[in-house]
Amino acid sequence: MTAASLLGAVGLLSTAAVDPNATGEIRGSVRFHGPRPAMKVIDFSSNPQCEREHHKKQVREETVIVNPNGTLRNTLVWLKAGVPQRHWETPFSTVTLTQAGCVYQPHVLALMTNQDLEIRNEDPVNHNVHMESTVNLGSSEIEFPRGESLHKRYLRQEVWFPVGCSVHPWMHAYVAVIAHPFFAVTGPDGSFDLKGVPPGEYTVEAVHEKYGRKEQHVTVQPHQVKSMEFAYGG
Ligand SMILES: [Cu+2]
Repeated sequence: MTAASLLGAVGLLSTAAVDPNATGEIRGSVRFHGPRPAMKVIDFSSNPQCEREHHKKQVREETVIVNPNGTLRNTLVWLKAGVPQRHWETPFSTVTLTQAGCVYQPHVLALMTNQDLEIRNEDPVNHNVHMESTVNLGSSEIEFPRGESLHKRYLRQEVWFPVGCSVHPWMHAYVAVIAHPFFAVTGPDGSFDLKGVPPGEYTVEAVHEKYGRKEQHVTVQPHQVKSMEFAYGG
């Protein structure tokens, strides 16, 4: 057993900061090739109050969103292996999952272990939030109309678990809990940028709800910016 793994085993992981002058960066984008799948329009008719929140606008499912620049949104990119075992500090900031118009915003969310997750209900209806985690403790709780938020902290890494609502079957989202800060979820430009990465060899994984998981390996040296691209579809 190495000294580092011994410390890890007794819960005394190093808290020494990573030298910011000696780190690198991994950045790139998640591309999508081929015809863009059309997402179904959500049928809110079983709940007119949900429908009213959208002011007659059509809302589509968010399983696959191809951005105008040909990239794929809602893809988690994270360092799956190679991150040094240490106590990575959890940010004090809260990450929020909002129920608005009977859909979850955002559709894919990532946060660190032990980081505060707020689950808000901005709707005039009840939701039942079912956190379908299996590594962490799962839960199923009612949230009242515009009621008090629920707060959760997940202590173990879990990439990822679904969130659903037992009242509105079309509602679903995904939550990734990661034990270090090197992750990103692609947005409207499909890019990701993992900063402050300690020098080392990594497995970078992309995870998408429909298209699944892909891995790439990369070596990062101090001050180096590594570019990489993931590709799905086609
Ligand atoms: Cu609901």
